Amino acid sequence: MGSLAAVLRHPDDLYPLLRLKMASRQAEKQIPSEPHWAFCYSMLHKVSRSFALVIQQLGTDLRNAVCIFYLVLRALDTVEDDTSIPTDVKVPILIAFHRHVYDREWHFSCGTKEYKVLMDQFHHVSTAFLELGKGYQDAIEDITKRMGAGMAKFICKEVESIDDYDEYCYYVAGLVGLGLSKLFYASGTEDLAPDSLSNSMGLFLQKTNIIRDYLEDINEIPKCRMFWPREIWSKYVNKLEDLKYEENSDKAVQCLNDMVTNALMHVEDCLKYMSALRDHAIFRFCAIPQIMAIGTLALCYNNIEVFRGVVKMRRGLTAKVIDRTNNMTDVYLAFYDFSNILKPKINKNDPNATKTLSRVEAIQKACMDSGVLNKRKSYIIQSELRYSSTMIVIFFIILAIIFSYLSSTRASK
Ligand code: D61
Ligand code: MG
Repeated sequence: MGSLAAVLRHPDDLYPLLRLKMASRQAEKQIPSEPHWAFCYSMLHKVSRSFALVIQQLGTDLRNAVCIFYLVLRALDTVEDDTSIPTDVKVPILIAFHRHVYDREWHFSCGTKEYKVLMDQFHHVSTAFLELGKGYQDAIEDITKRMGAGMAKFICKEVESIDDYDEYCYYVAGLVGLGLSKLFYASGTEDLAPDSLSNSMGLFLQKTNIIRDYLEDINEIPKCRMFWPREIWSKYVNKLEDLKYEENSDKAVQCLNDMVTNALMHVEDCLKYMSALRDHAIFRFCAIPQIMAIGTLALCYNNIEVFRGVVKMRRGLTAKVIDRTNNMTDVYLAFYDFSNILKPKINKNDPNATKTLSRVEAIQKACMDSGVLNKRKSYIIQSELRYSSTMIVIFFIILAIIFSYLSSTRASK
């Protein structure tokens, strides 16, 4: 029902949602027949709806490598995220995980739901991994080794300073960016991007996740998960979990705005990284998650709902982003539009208002300097307004026709 209400409120979501449905149906048809590849691609769709679709549109060679890269790291992360595993069992597995990828006999049961299936049938991932080209295997093993070691370090270490925060996000997402840049280069379609830009691509996505998932993480059982750096939240409350209590709402929103402002400083690097890409499928694979992230940050900024439940972009808007992201002009317009959604929410009494405003204006300047903004109308907003009124009118005309038809047939009976 929720989604029908959302479509009624945003009738122009309908078409992109239908296309998204067809695309995922199409993707499922493309699942290879060999049992281990069939397992990998069906698992990919189960554990990551958002990345599965963008991975599916990559060229075959690269698609298989990125699919396995995703599943190997998702399995590693399942060990890290399972707070019921004792530290002295978890740490050695995280550190040695890069070696286990080569061993079809190796298994470690943990996680829940589809993540547990991934762990229990991990031999399929190893089989597929061993079929990849040597260049791809080496890149995947190298990143798995460095991420496992980084995750192990933070099992016993709290995220205290903002440097710790950047270091943790480097291990769990920045390294994914470095690995993907290596895979793109190994596939012969892209130059090798500078590590600093690849890292920013990961940090922007991971920090957005950590901000959006505050409540889910702090309420995690049996042990809460804490990634917000003490250096930031200790300016507002005495304990990180205090942010979720009603009486601390003002302080909580100020702390949230501080975290969003911190994440915005990676945007210009991300725009530089994406503007250097040549291959259309790789471009869409990289750009769509980035636009989802700036959209999510605009939604989370100054929004108390982050401390009441998980704030998510509506599926219709996600479908639009997937449908309308084809070149750098679309990216600049999207970042410009979402910055424009965030900007009026900056309240001058917020302790970080000046810094937030300067970061948002820097992003809009980077988009303006691209010189493409004047050519096109906005990416998401205006069209919606104009579109919705016409669609509502058409919708009611159709409704009226159906009613008159139904009443006329009933009268004739
Ligand atoms: C271009 C395109 C995609 C990119 C990129 C550049 C740079 C980085 C990333 C994707 C990774 C972004 C991660 C953001 C989501 N956060 C997580 O998934 C956290 O787990 C991190 C450790 C495992 C990383 C798994 C991964 C994710 C995306 C990939 C990939 C591997 C491989 C290829 C392509 C995309 C988060 O996990 C949430 C969860 O458990 O669902 C956590 O535990 O913190
Ligand atoms: Mg994790």
